[in-house]
Order: sequence, then C-alpha cells, then structure tokens
Amino acid sequence: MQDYYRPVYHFTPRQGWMNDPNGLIQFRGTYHAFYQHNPYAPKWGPMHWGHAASRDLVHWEHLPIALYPDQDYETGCFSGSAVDNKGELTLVYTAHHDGRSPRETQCLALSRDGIYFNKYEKNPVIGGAPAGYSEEFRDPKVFHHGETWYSVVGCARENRGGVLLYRSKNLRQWDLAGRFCESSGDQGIMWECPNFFEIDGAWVLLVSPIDMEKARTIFITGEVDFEKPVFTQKRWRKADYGYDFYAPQVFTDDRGRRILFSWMDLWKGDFSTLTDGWAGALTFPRELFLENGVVCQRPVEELALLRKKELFSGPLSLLPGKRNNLSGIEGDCLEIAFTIPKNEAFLTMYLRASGDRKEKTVLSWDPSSRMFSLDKGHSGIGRPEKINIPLKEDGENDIDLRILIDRSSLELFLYGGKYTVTNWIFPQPSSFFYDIFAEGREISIPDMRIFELGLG
Ligand code: DQQ
Repeated sequence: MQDYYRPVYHFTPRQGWMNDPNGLIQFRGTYHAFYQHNPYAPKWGPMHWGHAASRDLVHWEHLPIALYPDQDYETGCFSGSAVDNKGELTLVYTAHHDGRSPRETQCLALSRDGIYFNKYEKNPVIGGAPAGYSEEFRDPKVFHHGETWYSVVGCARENRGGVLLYRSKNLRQWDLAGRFCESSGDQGIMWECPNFFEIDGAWVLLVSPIDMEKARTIFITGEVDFEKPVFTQKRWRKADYGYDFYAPQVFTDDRGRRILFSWMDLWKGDFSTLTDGWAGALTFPRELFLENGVVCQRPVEELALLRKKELFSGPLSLLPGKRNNLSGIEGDCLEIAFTIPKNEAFLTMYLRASGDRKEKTVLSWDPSSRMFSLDKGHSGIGRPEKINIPLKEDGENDIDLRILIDRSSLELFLYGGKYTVTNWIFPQPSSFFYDIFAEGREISIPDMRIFELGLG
C-alpha cells in the first residue's frame, strides 16, 4: 500500500527529511511548529526550517519553508527557538557553516506576519563559543525571566557536554552570563538542544547529550541561581525509554501548559527506503507535569479531538488460558488505556499482530520482578529491540498504561506518565489484530477503553 507507514495524526513533512522540532510557539493564538528540514531528499542534508501551524495542536497546515541556508555565513540553519517580541516573531537559530571557524554562530530571523522571515542584517548576534570551548556551539533556546531574555546554548569543553547561559535586554545584543551547567563526567561529550523551564516550582534542564552511555535525552532537575548564574544538578532521569526520541523542545502555551514535542528519529534505521520520499515525524504533543519532583508526560487533552469511535469501554476479565479477549478490536490508529491492578498475574499484550500471530509487538508485565517490557523482536521490518522498564522502586501500585498507535508510530505512557516509550514499528498493513491475556491467574482490568483515532 502506497505510503502506508506515514502516520495519520502525527506531524510528518510533506516530502524530504525532518529532524528536531524548532521554534515551538503559540503566536497570536496559533500554534507554530518549525523543524529541521531537508526538502530535497529523505535524508539529513542542507538544513532549512520547515514550518507548520495549527489551531488545536492536532490539525496542522503546512506553511512555506521559513528559513533557507541562503547567507554567506551559513550552509545550514540549525536548531533554535522562537519568541514573541512585542508582536515580532523572532527566530533564534544556529547558523552552521561547514569549513569555517567559528563553525557555529547564533543568529536571528524576524517576522511580523509569522510566515515570512527576514534574517537580521547584523547577524550573527553571538559570534562563536567563548575561549576554551569547542566549535560545537548550538541550539539556542530563549526564555524570558524577570526583565531579561536568557538563552541556553549547547556546548562542549574538554570532552564534556554543557550549557552556556547568555543574557540580553533586546534579543540583539547578548552577553555571556556564565557556564550554566556541565556534564558530571558521564553525561556525554556535547549537549544538543537544551531547554530550560520552570514547572510547578521546579527548574528543569532538558538536554540531548551526544555519546552518553545510559541515555539519549535527559531531564535534569536541580537548583538555579540566576545571579551567579549556575544550575546545580540534583538528579537526572531518562526523558523517554524508546529508541526513537531525540532533541525534544518544550514551550508554554497561553493556558500555561508546558508542551513537549520530540523528533521521532531513526538515525540507525533505513527509514527512507520504507517511505515515499519523506522521513521523520514529531511525537504526539505531550503536556508535562510534576509528580513528586519527577517530570511526567501525558498526551495533550486535544487527543480527544481525534477519537472517532469508541471500540471498547468497561471492565475486562482475563482468564488464564483464554486469549481472544479483544476479538473484534482491529485497527492501526488506536488509543488504548487501562490499569493493571497490583499483585495480579503475568500479563501479555500483542499489538499490531498478524492473523497467524507470527508478527506482533509484545508488551508484557511481570509482577514478580515488577518489570514492564516492550519487545519488537517480531514487529515487522526494523530493529528487533527489547526495552525493559523496571518499576521495582515505584512501590506496589497499580500500573496504568496509555498506548497511542499510529500506523508506524507507537507511544506508551506508563505509570502516570512517569515513563514513556517512543518507537517506530513497521508491521504489515494487514497486521491489525490485538490480544491481551493473563498467565497463571485471572486478571481483572477495571477500566479498559479503546478508541479508533483519526483526523476528521
Ligand atoms: N540537529 C541539528 C543541530 C542539533 C542536532 C542539526 C540534534 O542543531 O544539535 O540538524 O539532532
């Protein structure tokens, strides 16, 4: 089936390649998403800023490319952010120039209508990394605090990733405020796409470190001192447990929500051959919230706009040995939500299974080790990975689970959104069956709900 793997309700580029979300903002009531974009081929190449807008975070309209690498100081317009400066939509981005030193500088592009942008004539506004830092110096994320604009910029020094903080009164002149935060030693050699924001009284630094062994993207919570200025790390956590989540960006909308979009990336996969000339997607937008000091994620409530049909609602009793508990549930764009009560038996769920069940993506919950797993060993084309999430330290509680399936995209929100898992899967179009079953003992699910999702 042509272009089968293109997600239906996740944002994808019309053609060509996309990576990081950039410049996320609500400007005059409309949500804008920009993104790293190579319009010429479904692979990374000369970076442009693609652009789309939405009134509700789920229906997106493609707009003209916002930034072309068309100045003598850039061969690519790398990642950055957007702010509303008294009605002037201001993009703050990294001009990357191969073969030049400094290779990465920070620049502005300005627009009154939010569609057509002019590069600021006095670019760059930050002409390179300070002495002692490497040439890797990019991805400015600007925010306003007190009377001042601040920008966190990803950097590297002596093989350690970090973030520099800059200050400005007018977005045009910037001063280096200081070394804001740095890898504690095992957090990667460079930090890409930093975000710094306050949520429910806690300050959070979200970064995508290069070559961090234990994680690809992390939330760091800690203490900020804007005078020094320094951010002291207290604790870090993986931002997502899947393989296909990188370079997320967070913005605040007019309801005060902290909303995250991430690039559903596929660096290691041969994705372009699966598609019709496009590659990459954005995750479904997620609202962040704090629970016991931990940043959690849930799909934004606008997800409800996508619910076309309720396929199941109510309790479900899983008797050991009985497998066809979800007979009649079919589809490739679904939302599935339910709770596994504590102390229940071993539970298995097949997603996107073929009629003969040879192809399937397997979720399993083992209450004895309190281990939740996602097994892509038989999911179809692609890497046969298995992801384990140990919930041992989370106490003996119920496990709630929300699953978003969109053709080739699979997002899981587990345990009140404390854990999320983002992955591509590439099953056959005809693999649209679902099973859920118990082993050893009966499981009583109190609240299963399944919706067919779609844009309508
Ligand atoms: N992608 C951009 C960079 C960023 C990286 C280039 C992260 O600005 O550091 O496309 O994916």
